[in-house]
Amino acid sequence: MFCFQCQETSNNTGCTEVGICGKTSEVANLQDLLIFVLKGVAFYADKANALGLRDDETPLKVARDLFSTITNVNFDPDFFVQRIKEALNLRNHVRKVFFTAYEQKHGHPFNEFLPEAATWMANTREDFLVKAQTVGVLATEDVDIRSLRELLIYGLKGISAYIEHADVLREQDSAVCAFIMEGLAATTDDTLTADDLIALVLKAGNTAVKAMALLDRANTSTYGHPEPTQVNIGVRNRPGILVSGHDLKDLEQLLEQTKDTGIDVYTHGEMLPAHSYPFFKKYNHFVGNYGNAWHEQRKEFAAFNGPVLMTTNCLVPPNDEYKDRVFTTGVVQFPGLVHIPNREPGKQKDFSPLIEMARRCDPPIPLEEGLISGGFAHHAVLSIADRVVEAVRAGDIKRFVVMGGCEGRHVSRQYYRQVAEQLPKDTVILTAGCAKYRYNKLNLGDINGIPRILDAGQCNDAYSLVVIALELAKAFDTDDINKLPISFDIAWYEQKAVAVLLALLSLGVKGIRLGPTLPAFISPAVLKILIEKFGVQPIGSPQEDIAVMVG
Ligand code: FSO
Ligand code: SF4
Repeated sequence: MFCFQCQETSNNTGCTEVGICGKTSEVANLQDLLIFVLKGVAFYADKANALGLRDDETPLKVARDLFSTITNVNFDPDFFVQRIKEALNLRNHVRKVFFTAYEQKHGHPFNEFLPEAATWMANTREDFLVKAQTVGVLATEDVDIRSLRELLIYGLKGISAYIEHADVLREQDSAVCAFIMEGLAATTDDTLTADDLIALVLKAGNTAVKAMALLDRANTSTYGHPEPTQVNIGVRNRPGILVSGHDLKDLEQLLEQTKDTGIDVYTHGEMLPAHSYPFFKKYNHFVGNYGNAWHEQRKEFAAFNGPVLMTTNCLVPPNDEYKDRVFTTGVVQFPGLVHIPNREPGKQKDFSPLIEMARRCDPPIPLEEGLISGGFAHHAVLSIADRVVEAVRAGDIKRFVVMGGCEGRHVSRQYYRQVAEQLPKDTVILTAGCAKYRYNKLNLGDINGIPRILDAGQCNDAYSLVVIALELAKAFDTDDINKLPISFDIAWYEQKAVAVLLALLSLGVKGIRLGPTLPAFISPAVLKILIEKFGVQPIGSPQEDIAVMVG
């Protein structure tokens, strides 16, 4: 195996025997082969698209599979064997459709070069495992081309996760779907230069903005606009079910099915922002948020005492203490855990196994008590835009620091808490994603009634931060975000954060600080481009960085 897609990759170089995340080499190899076959699907789908055969269904299937290869989503080798078989069938189907349409249009069969991903075929797990050894990241020998191809693929994985969430809420965008095919197909084209790939990486950023806007529309049209909300972090004396991940539809159906059962529902990690949607406030048994970001789940899930539902990443391989209480659903799977199957058309997912288990469980052990605030997505912030602009004009707010992104295990991530603590009192932190858990329980006060930490929501709600920045730009009569008093100090971990980073670059944001380490998949030459073109820089010490940001 060789995997270097996340921030915690071994020695910041690559995981080669087993993932730091717990992914086995068998799973890593099968994921490589699945991506290889998906490139073959994309090769034909992209060409079919160019012939005017519009098809969103194929890209959505590919997106679901790409999502399953994101860090901490799916650890089950059997799942990937099955997905490879289905992806091969899908590729053969799309090939047939394309070949037929091509011949009809041109009067002769398609006879151009076919990459191996478009032709390779096998049927057995044994053959899959042999082939998998040859099609991973290292199959691209040129380090810069490899770096750009992987940067593009990781951006596409993040975009895929967002459009899968939107699709669950019945929102799709054909342009985003088409680009997933174009981008993936481009990674099979050996004639593309580094400049060609950089252009595609920026197009991926532009597409990530569209994907996040799509998901924002899906979420807010279904559940209303998030509103400023105080979320309870204590517990009640009744059994509970803990929901983690990012899928709001799963949460909705679980809340419906647990109504009047005497069971409480708590959020964990990235599900915290659900409390700010008006739709979810009607459930009296939707009690609060339990615990912190994903990497603390071993101790927190053990203490929770009740069943836990993982709707998406980040799943940490569970230990025996609580393993029998963790349920997966959607693209998440782990060998030995009970998986709640997908919804059948017109029906809800069936969460009764969790409900039955919860009835026999003790209430959660309290971890802390109090309230944390959230719900400052674009609608809520723009509704107080006048006050914000006024505070900036009066000099009461000197700077905004965007500190969104992901949390992780590295000790060096204490940097983000220290920055939050040490930023001058006339600064406001804008955040989204699980990175906020490093500092969202600090009492940083407010500026003229505007909280000093404005939490827009999940990682995908980084879109809100973009909308807020663009609106501020309008208020200050500029079309350049870089002229605003905003600094970007982003924490990354997995591939959705890569999509968010590319989105910011495509919007022309300069000088982003990225940490706690720079991605291992960025080669020195690609890093040089990111520095020269965009001023991307590694984090330094909290003191130095604050001095530069607010100086
Ligand atoms: Fe966190 Fe995990 Fe939302 Fe990521 S839970 S780290 S960017 O998967 O998804 O922020
Ligand atoms: Fe290693 Fe991250 Fe890949 Fe897991 S996802 S194998 S930790 S690089």
